[in-house]
Amino acid sequence: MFQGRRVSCVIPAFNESQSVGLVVRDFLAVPGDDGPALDEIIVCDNNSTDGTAEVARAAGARVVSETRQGYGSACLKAIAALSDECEIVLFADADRSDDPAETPLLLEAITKGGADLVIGSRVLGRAERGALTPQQEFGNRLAAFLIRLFWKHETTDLGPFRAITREALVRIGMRDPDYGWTVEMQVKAIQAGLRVVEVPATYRKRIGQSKISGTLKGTVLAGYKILGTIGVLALRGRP
Ligand SMILES: Nc1nc2c(ncn2[C@@H]2O[C@H](COP(=O)(O)OP(=O)(O)O)[C@@H](O)[C@H]2O)c(=O)[nH]1
Ligand SMILES: [Mg+2]
Repeated sequence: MFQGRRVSCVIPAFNESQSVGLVVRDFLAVPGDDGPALDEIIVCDNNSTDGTAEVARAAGARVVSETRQGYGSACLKAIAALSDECEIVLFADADRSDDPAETPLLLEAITKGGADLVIGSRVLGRAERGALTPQQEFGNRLAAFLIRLFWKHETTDLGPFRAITREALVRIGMRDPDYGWTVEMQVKAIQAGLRVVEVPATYRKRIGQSKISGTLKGTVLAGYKILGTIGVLALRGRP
């Protein structure tokens, strides 16, 4: 519980046994009102073959599985498994890139600032050297530019570390099964007239191998999908 609100954390994970235990333990240790800030951590495992699910469970997470591969598919499965009491959903990656110590900053933007969606921006914050690939930085900058252009909304990043009220999450109706997930959430929230803000976030070098930005295939598919998602939402959003 954080400032009177029940918070669930969603962590999609694919072959992250080296890091997911540490990530779950560090997030569970974030202090809240009279105990942990996070009431539950749901790790969604996508066909991992390295024991990710067992490691996450041993660290204290609830683990759900999704056979359809993809970041978005995993997030959708985890959302469907949220406890009834959950009021705020925090998203973070399983690779130790996001800093759990910054959780209160994100949550406060909702509990005190009245935001509906808060993105941890690695541009406003600090990314460790090598934590973001040049292609990722370029892609993020381009996506942020297009969001400013199409929706006149000040955006700097599509970072994975973010918090959203459950009400807003239900309202925007997320669908993207893979790489378009983060941008879909931001753009749909802006289109729905919700209060979308950014706070500075630190981005650390991941433990283990990247599945997306660290591979050529992942980079090309993610870039293509992110721009395509912006295009589709821009066209659909026209009167
Ligand atoms: N469940 C699930 N998680 C995924 C999948 N692909 C990536 N992830 C997770 O999403 C997060 C970001 O992936 P990562 O490989 O670090 O991509 P990068 O940060 O763009 O380099 C990590 O926690 C991954 O384990 C997937 O297909 N399914
Ligand atoms: Mg990563």
